[in-house]
Amino acid sequence: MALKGILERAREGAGVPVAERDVERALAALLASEDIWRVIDLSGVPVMALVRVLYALKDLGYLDWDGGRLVLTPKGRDLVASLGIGPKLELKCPHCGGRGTALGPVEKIAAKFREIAADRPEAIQDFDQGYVTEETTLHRVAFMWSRGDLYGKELIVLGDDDLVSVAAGLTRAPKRVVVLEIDQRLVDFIRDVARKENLPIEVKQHDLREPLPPDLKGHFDAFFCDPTESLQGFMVFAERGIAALKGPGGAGYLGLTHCEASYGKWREIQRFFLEAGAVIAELRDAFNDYVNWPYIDHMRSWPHLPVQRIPGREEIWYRSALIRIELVEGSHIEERRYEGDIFSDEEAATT
Ligand code: SPD
Repeated sequence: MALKGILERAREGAGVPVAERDVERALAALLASEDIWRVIDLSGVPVMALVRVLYALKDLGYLDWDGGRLVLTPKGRDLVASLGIGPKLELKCPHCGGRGTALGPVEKIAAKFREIAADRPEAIQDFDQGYVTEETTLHRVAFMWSRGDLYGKELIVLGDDDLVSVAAGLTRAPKRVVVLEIDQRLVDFIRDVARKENLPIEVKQHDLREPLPPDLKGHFDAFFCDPTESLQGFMVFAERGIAALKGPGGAGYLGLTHCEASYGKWREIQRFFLEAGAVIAELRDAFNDYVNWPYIDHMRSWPHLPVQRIPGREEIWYRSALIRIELVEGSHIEERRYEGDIFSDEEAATT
């Protein structure tokens, strides 16, 4: 009964879907931590829905946040006990951080990659940038290699503030790496690195709202991208990636969060892959860790947060799943041209 009351209050004028399980997930996270960023991370509830739940809990006397901590009140503690909810457990493997991979041969280029990445352009809000840790990029490359999508292959990277192309190129494993990137600073940076290190990388300045350049369509064994997460934005990246593949057996890698995507959105995305002729071959949750971006206090969800504390640069709370898709049939993609803002929808929290 209490859960229903909380849910009703959270949904009042919410503008985002809030599920009953979201309330349970939020309570489990609140039992495990009183810190806003840990609660976001542990709960796995989209941020714009989570803030609704937190305010509903406060309004109904279950939660308080004086002093910058999210503290369950005695009434809140009675509630979780009566609902049989325990603290959220995070049981990551201490060796691989939960990714399920080792770096293997990628270890050899790790130091060089870190040295190069130290001079990278800083993330800006314009294109929803926010790059992953260097460790994450290295693991992405190792994962692609282990799946047979790197060595001797042609790879296209759609948007590359994470510098996947650089790490992939440094391994000397791929036959060819092409990057499409809208931000001229990154185009220049990656080009410069490729020239200095003699890497097989071609970089083109390109707005992904436009269809792929015709000479790139159907030419690649694999694509990598970390899409913006409005439903439309995600589809734009996924469409372009699939259109770049040669055909059946071609693989695609994409990141998808819980922070900005409900399971309703995940379902739409999964349906899209199936209809496009692909299968989700693997999904590794929380594979990608993001370095906090400098515009955190200007992102969409900031004014809605009950506690506004700027986290440390590597105080990781924003993570995404790594999804590997594989084409089973020739792709059923008809590329479209998009216009206007592809970054926003009601669940967008960090744009
Ligand atoms: N806006 C800050 C971080 C966004 C990073 N974009 C990647 C989203 C994951 N698919």
